[in-house]
Amino acid sequence: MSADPIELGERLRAGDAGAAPAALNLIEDRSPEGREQTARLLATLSPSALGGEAPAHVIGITGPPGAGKSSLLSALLRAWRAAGVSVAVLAVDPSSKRSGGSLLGDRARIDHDPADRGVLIRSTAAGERLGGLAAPTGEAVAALSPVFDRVVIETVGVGQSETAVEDVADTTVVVVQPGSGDTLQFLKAGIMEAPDVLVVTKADLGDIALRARGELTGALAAIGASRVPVLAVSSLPPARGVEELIEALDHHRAGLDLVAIRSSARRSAAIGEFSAEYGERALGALGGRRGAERLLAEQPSGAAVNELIAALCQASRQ
Ligand SMILES: Nc1nc2c(ncn2[C@@H]2O[C@H](COP(=O)(O)OP(=O)(O)OP(=O)(O)O)[C@@H](O)[C@H]2O)c(=O)[nH]1
Ligand SMILES: [Mg+2]
Repeated sequence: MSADPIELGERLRAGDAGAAPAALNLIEDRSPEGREQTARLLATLSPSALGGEAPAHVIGITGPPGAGKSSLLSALLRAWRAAGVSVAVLAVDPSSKRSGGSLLGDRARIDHDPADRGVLIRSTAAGERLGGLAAPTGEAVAALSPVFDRVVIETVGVGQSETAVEDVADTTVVVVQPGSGDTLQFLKAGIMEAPDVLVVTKADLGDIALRARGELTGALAAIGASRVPVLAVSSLPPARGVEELIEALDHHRAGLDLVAIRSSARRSAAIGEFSAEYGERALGALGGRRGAERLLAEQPSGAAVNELIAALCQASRQ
């Protein structure tokens, strides 16, 4: 029996974390029926329906393989849970594929208490999806944001990550381990945009971590991004630097105009998905990206991504 999307939406709106796994299952079902049910679910959770932006702080944690993202999340989880903050983690792995329901190469080795209802950890793979990972990740974030205080997306990538996590997250954290020069080079060369927060992991390794921190601070200053905090964190117990990281995350979030950044992210996601689904020609018929942006500017700022896509479809049929 499949869950009723409207009822799921109501439970999520009421803050029932128990409804989250079923909602995520629905979102992962990319069949036409699943898509239709997901659209009904998400319509109940759009900012227009909620009466404002969902309260969760959506945080993207990205960085090279093995940089220490999951370990950092384990340490963050401990601190957040000790403060009574609820957390959902979406571990998105662009390289692994689902096989018979189980995940090959699960990268989310995140310590947590499985009995704790205030924590949800979900791994998603499916690198072969149309439009990449941005669409289902955005939908999952929309479903989880009314329920959890923090929604964190862990994803592997450096520079132009194919998951475009920054389009979904309020705050993007790039995680680097000491001695890995790639991120430094990408920043210097302007291949990579400055993140909102930069974390050097494995600070317990000592001098090499301090040197990495100094070099990254210098690289950020050189590209005019000296406001970006660069923190050194050791995630293995006894963890160090986690409180400072939480402060930096909260500080960044407090400075955001949420309605502005999220509605503009929803519009660009809608345009991206529309052109992935119907092709550049369909976008061209709307007057290209500019034309599509003008069309969407007439939509309510609280419209969900799928509602915006529907508006583009309707305009393209006229
Ligand atoms: N010394 C030390 N080792 C760490 C620290 N954080 C992570 N590690 C180690 O680094 C390795 C990779 O850590 P993960 O947290 O799995 O890294 P990840 O970025 O999530 O890896 P992928 O998801 O596979 O890309 C593990 O062997 C960790 O034990 C740290 O603060 N100090
Ligand atoms: Mg990991």
